[in-house]
Amino acid sequence: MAGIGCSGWIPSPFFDLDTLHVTHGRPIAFATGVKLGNPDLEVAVFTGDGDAFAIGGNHIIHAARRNIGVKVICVNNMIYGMTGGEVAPTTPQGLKTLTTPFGNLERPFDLSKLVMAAGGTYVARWTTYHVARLVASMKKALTRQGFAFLEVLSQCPVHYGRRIGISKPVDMMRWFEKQSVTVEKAHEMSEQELSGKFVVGEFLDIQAPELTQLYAELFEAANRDSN
Ligand SMILES: Cc1ncc(C[n+]2csc(CCOP(=O)(O)OP(=O)(O)O)c2C)c(N)n1
Ligand SMILES: [Mg+2]
Repeated sequence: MAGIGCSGWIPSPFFDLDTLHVTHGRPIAFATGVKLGNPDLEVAVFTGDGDAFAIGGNHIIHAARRNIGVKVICVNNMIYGMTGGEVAPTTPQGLKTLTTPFGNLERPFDLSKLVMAAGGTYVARWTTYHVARLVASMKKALTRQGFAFLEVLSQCPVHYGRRIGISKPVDMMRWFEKQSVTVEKAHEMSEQELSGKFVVGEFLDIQAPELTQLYAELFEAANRDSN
């Protein structure tokens, strides 16, 4: 499942499985319907920071709250990439973008924190530099029962990199390497030391009843009572 954006192109041409490329901001709504309709399906969503947290912000918080067995991989490039580099709810304060030529005045969301506050049960963040750890977290996210949220800080050299003076994709990955601190290390750092850093790691991994499982139990009890 994917919405509209650069991130939306990940599953539909590249994966040899059933894919749906749906409207902007709505992949989690579609995924919720698909999973409720057929709980035996493994449902995963590739989405962007704008797709999931601007136009689609409502759907992600409720999917997290419901703990529905949908896995969300959010490609966070901190900008609207595909449409030309407009400001997103993840864009750092002060950054000049197409729609904030004098610098962004708004404070950005911390996506992983937001999903945890909404009731998420598995939440992790890595960058495209942390390939091995990202793959390990993806495996965990995809094989667990409940909702999973994986934030992947990703380079958009065209619209983000050039705004911070980095034009090569590989240099953006080096920048991710330099600016990242693990959540364990971050605990020992002050707010000032953490300014401008990316805190990465596995933030949360807890068990809670999964929604389609609860429905299955409800149907079973209702059938028992009516017999
Ligand atoms: C209903 C609707 N509104 C707006 C658009 C235009 N639009 C397409 S992608 C996009 C934002 C993409 O940003 P993001 O989700 O962060 O994806 P990225 O390209 O950065 O991966 C917008 C505003 C649209 N296609 N449909
Ligand atoms: Mg984006």
